[in-house]
Amino acid sequence: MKIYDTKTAPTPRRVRIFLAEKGIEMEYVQVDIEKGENLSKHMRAKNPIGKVPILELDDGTCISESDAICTYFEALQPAPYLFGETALEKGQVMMWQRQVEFCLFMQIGMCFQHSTGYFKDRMTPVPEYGKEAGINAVKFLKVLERRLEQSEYIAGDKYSIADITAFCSIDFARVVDIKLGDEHPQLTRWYQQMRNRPSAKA
Ligand SMILES: N[C@@H](CCC(=O)N[C@@H](CS)C(=O)NCC(=O)O)C(=O)O
Repeated sequence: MKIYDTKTAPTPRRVRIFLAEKGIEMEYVQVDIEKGENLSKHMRAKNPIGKVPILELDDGTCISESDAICTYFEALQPAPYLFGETALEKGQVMMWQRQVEFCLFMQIGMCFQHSTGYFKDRMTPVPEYGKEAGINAVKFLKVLERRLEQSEYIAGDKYSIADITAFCSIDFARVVDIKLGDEHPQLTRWYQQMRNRPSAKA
């Protein structure tokens, strides 16, 4: 099996970190999204919406969407549990994962796409929307700061996929000049913990 990946993009990184945490070895095939390689007929046959990452199994079956790829590997190899182990943990991990994804990861992504024009060959950037998305991301950092006053990790007392999504979001946010500051002591403490994990290099 292999994963179509883009080393510089934040979404595929989530999957790389997830697999590193599980200790799963993978073959990665680099796709240059800046040049639009992801939009080729060949790649769209693997994922009709032309995005990475894509997992391709040995029989040619493809799974796209980072959460779906991670769900597949969690089912194949449950431990260490990154989607939660008990019913309560699973519910809490998914709640935070979705909130981090919608309120932080996507906002930073939209801020990047609409304010830099990086993909202007394939979309129409709306700078006002990009600015608004950046404001939304900064607002959500406050939510995470309060959350991390109560718990070690985002979804509770265990590391989970919600931490991976938040970590990749915050790392990528530098490209739109959104950074942690003095007003984020808990997030800064948590971010250092994330950086110190060997998987952060993935
Ligand atoms: N919801 C998808 C998002 C995938 C996505 O947006 N990938 C970006 C890289 S971070 C991409 O392929 N962009 C290329 C493009 O939009 O042309 C997932 O979680 O996998």
